Amino acid sequence: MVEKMEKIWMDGELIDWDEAKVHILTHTFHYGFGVFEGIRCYQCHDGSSAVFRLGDHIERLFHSALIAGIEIPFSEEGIFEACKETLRANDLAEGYIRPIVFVGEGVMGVHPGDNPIRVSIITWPWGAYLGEEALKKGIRVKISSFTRHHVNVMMTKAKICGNYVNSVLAKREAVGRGYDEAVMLDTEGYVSEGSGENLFIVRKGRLKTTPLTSILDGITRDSVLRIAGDSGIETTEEKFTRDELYAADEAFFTGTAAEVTPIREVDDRAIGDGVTGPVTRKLQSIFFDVVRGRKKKYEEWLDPL
Ligand code: PPE
Repeated sequence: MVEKMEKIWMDGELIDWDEAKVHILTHTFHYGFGVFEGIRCYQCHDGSSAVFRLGDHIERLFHSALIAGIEIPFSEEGIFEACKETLRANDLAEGYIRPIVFVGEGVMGVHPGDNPIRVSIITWPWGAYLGEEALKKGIRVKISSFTRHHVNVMMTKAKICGNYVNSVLAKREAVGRGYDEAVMLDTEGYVSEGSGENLFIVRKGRLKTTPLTSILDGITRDSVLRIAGDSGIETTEEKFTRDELYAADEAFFTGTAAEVTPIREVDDRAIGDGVTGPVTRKLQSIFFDVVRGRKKKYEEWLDPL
């Protein structure tokens, strides 16, 4: 359950949590045509709070809107500041930020016409996405029977609300069969991403991740690639198959919500020794140091609250 906070930002102002309601004719509710972001704010080692790569998330929100052809009625700076304002209004030292741009009521039908474009920002405390245990011991995943979007069926670089029906189908299937998360293959059969995460494998100390062609350009993915490169770990962005994933020494997911989550099993096959591997552990540990302000080198990624 999402823990109730004091305030939600809606269309330019902070309103009471319980007042943040929309009409049943809200266009996005019917057709999924809207865009959103997921951002985390961390409490740093010195007690201060900082939002991780806020500018990059806001830029991606505007790119998603551009791709969808939605004009956001606020500036990037306005939404950037509003995210921080909402965290402050809720006294949240650490939490998740969910800006969502949606089409309000007016006409129905798949042409939204001149229906108003609305923006809301919700913040709440969100611990480990897949559980604390998952961060330590890793998770069990299943190759989904649902294929990830084709690049010309959905716009895969945009966080469009409706894109996530595919994720919900895959996730429910995986969880329903006793796994923690789904891995989806692309329309050519190569590994693409999780329902809400990017995927990495490690083989002989080298890091490999899916190229950006048909996946979300994950900000955590980008951070891990940079951290790995700076740590002397060789990285490649290259297509790989499910059998290469089965035979990897290590595998892990990255995402704002999922952070760096080790994968210990795929389709009932242990990955490596079935425990969090050394490369994953190292990258995960640096990542958590970075987001909590313990690495000066990556300070530019932190936006003080
Ligand atoms: N792929 C998908 C499909 C995706 O949704 C996410 C984020 C990522 C990759 C990783 O991107 P990034 O967060 O920039 O590293 N998924 C968001 C939504 C999760 C949810 O269940 O809601 C998130 O992690 O916030």
